[in-house]
Amino acid sequence: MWVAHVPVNWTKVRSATLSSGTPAASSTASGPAAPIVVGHVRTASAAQPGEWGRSPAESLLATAELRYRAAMSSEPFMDEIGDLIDLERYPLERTDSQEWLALVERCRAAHREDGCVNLPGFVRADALADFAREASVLIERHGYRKSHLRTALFNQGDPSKPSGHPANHLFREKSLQIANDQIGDTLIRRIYEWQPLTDFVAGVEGCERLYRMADEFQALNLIAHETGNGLPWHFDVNNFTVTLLLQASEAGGEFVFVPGMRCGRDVDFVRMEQLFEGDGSFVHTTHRSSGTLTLFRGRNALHAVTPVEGHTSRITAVLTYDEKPDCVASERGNAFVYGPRVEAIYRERRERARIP
Ligand SMILES: O=C(O)CCC(=O)C(=O)O
Ligand SMILES: [Fe+2]
Repeated sequence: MWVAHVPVNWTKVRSATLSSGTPAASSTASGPAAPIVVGHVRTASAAQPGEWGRSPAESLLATAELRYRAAMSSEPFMDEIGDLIDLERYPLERTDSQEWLALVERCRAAHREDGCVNLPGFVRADALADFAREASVLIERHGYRKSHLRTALFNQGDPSKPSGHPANHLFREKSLQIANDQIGDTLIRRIYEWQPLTDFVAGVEGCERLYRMADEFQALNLIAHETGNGLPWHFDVNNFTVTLLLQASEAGGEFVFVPGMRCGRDVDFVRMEQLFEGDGSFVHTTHRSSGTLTLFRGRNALHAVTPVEGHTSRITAVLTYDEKPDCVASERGNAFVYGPRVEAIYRERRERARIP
């Protein structure tokens, strides 16, 4: 077994950004959002008080605290979905209107062509700092700091294949992660559970209906990468992945992908080997600013994030969907992805089940 790194000398295939519409809003549109650095290096702005803990009581308290602080500072608390998402640009709530159908059609065309579609400025520029702050507080307080070796298939290799086979190609993944059960009543959950977003994703993916993934740990995640770290090549467990870039890094941290690398259970190991040996000629890369929503087929597209450069952590929310309402990951898979905390939850449940 050997350890490889995400190659960085990509040949740019094409950008998959939705080309029509107004130019991307950036976090500087209404004054620069203070960069927030999670982990041991952080700015003062990351130390905002507030708690988005696990229990519902803690979440309620956190919401009350936020409202109280907003009232005291005379800044309105962002209640309305239209305060969070740019609904003028992306009229998701007007399902089946001419504008909605035209947007879905544009996204479908981009998705068909590129295997991925970006909606820049999806989060309103004036709400971005709140999203980044909320995410960084959660990550700072509860984030699982992982550093483990894994293959692109999220395991530790396939002993039935030779050690040089791409299925045995180990990558070191270093990130900070927050699982679904650690995300309380937050702005990001409000977006995830907003049904018109699920319906829009179904429309773009050409599915009659989609469901938010039912897995208690995987459904909605936050993931942060500090300087020097990226997300090595992998496939997702669920069919449809949507990411929301809450805070872009100063440089690096590019989302890169190769569509159609897995079909059912068949993995294109030939191209995978070429890629792992340094041939990036068929890799798609896409430039995204904070607030961009991205739709792609996480189960079929091999994808990665290149290492982050600079002091600003890259923070992403990962929103997962499936065609079946009961899509969950295996206990083994979750224990591997989320580490000792989740392992202990499963262990405790097993022990409790044995008690009469
Ligand atoms: O951060 C991103 O852009 C991609 C995240 C991702 O692929 C994942 O968490 O599985
Ligand atoms: Fe992924």
